[in-house]
Amino acid sequence: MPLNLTSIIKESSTVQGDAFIALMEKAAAVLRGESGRIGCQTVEDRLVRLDASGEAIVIGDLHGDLQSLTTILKGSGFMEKAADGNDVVLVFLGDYGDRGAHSAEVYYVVLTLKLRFPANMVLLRGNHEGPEDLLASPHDLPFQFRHRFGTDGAEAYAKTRELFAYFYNAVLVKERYVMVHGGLPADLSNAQDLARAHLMHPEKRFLEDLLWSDPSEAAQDVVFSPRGAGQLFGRDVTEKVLEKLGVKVLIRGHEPCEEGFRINHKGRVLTLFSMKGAPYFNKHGAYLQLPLSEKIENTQQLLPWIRKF
Ligand SMILES: [Mn+2]
Repeated sequence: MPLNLTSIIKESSTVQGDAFIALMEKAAAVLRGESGRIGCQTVEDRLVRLDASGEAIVIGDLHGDLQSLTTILKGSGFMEKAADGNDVVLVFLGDYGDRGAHSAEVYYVVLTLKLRFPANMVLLRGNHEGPEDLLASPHDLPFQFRHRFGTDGAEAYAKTRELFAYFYNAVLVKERYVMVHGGLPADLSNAQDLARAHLMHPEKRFLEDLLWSDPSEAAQDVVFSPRGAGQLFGRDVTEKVLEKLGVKVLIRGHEPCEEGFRINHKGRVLTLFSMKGAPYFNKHGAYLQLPLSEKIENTQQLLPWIRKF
């Protein structure tokens, strides 16, 4: 397995179907086995609690954008930091594939890094990695894989799809942040609901809201979402749920932003979007380099740590 970033990225474009399938199988075994203490993480069902120390590099939706992933990995120095044993964790907010042209390559790079640095990586679940009954559309991953891997495409897709259930529902950093792909369920009571949302699906709508919902400035409580899944949630919901979780700010992805990021709900919500190009053509992508020990009250204080590209 190549160990430097340039060769991993190069290999992502040349890897054959059988090697890709083998990587997905190994990644599934690693993710399946995660529980309890792993480096600076404490894993509890599908919730990761991160220690409030060291640095988190937080990446928004990639949607098959290998170029943006490369820019972020180079710019943040993640691999050098992790290889040197620094206290660093790379958090993906979900939506790795679909839409963009290089979904297979993005999965290859992300999971190669996960195998190399298992304690330094957290992979959240996006609506494009949803459960069987609630998968985003268009879901062009199977077509991309067939095009890329030929007769191995169907199996490469099936193995990748198996990973979806192992991706995490949420990240919590005590007294500071909750990170999810989409939004906050209005009736969430505690961190255990984050950890077990997938087990209660579809009887309770926690998982659907975590993966699909969006903040709205106009909404009070929750209102119907034009996406057809999830809901639009108001500032009152954000404030109530953050309080219940004992944190200050929601960091999430899911919505394209012209500047790569957006602030909502009087600074209690930060949206990050890391993909550039078609079909959204946002001017910038963005990611976060977050010193986790710093205490914050509001996203305004995160501005110095946002990296636009
Ligand atoms: Mn999404």
